[in-house]
Amino acid sequence: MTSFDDIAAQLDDQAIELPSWAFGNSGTRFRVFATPGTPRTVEEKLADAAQVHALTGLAPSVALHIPWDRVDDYDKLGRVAEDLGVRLGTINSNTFQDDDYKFGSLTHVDERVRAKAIAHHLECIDIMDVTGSRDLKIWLADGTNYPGQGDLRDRQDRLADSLQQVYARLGQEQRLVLEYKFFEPAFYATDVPDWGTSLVHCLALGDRAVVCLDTGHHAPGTNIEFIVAQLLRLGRLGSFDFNSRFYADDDLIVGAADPFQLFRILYEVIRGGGYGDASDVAFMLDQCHNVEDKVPGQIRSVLNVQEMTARALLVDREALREAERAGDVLGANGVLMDAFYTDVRADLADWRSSRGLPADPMQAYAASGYQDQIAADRLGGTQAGWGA
Ligand code: PSV
Ligand code: MN
Repeated sequence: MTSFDDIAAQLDDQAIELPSWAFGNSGTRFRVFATPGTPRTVEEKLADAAQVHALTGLAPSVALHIPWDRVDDYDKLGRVAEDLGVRLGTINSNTFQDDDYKFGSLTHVDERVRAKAIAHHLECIDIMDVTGSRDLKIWLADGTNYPGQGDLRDRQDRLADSLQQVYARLGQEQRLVLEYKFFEPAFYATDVPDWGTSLVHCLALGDRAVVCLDTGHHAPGTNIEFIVAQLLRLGRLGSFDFNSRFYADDDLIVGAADPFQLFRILYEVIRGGGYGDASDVAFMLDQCHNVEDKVPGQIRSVLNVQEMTARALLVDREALREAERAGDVLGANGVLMDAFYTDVRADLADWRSSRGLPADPMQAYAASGYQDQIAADRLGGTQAGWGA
């Protein structure tokens, strides 16, 4: 049996990147709700993210979305982050909210629009050069709603060419991370709908092109841990966008809908060498907090990832291997389930205390008065929102 003491030190390696947009207002196509205290600026988003890190020790970096987080001086923004105790991380491009991109961006049939989308990605790399960010994450809304609307094959060819132009501009230490999503906003055919398509483009680009797996971007019933195992096996799992879903791309708190799935994913990450110092896999959240407070929503999220990581680390891999080899079906399943059912909450509270962190970060946040403070301080201005 593996004990918590055996794995406690490995939890020190955990770093989960927070999305700046999680701190802004969001909602559905029916309504975006405003919340008192919502950041008006990227600096205020960073301040909120810093709270999550200060209370959990798990979230040292913040992903930016361009143009949502566009500023004049990224060097200065990096120093603001540093002063708050965090750093700037992945740069996410955004070619889904400009009228020009109605029929696509990197796949667009009009060379002017395609060139504009490529130029946007080059701007993102310019930003990365200043912020020291390693990853350019690309998610495209490109696709079609009706059969015949666009030539599926030509769109792939244009996509390959556009990505090549972007990839060619990357520095030696930088990566292109290509995210897939099976539908929405395109409903008939999405241009990067699945991990296979993302992988095919990454393989054509080169070693520094890797796949982003957003846990909400699969059809119901998809075995996501299998995809994790395969991409790790091929050295092409670049990053996770963690969130959870009941129906579609719900962007709910990771681990809320299906903690067992999160456990299975993290087990494959660990099994495949995707966890720890030696791994390049980036763990990020991609969530929207529509009805719950945003800072505690993010705290809960990173704690959920930590809790399932601890349980996945507890899997007695030797016993599992032995049972697998012996054809002991129920024994092997039992080894995995033993780890999944282990309650690690008290051990994690001790782990935090021994590292100078609050034993209960949710309770510490509630008691800190931060939520009331930002609600009182952040008056006037325009609250940040998904799309603003
Ligand atoms: C698309 O649904 C997505 O998952 C991409 O990562 C975007 O950048 C992000 O959501 C925006 O929230
Ligand atoms: Mn995503």
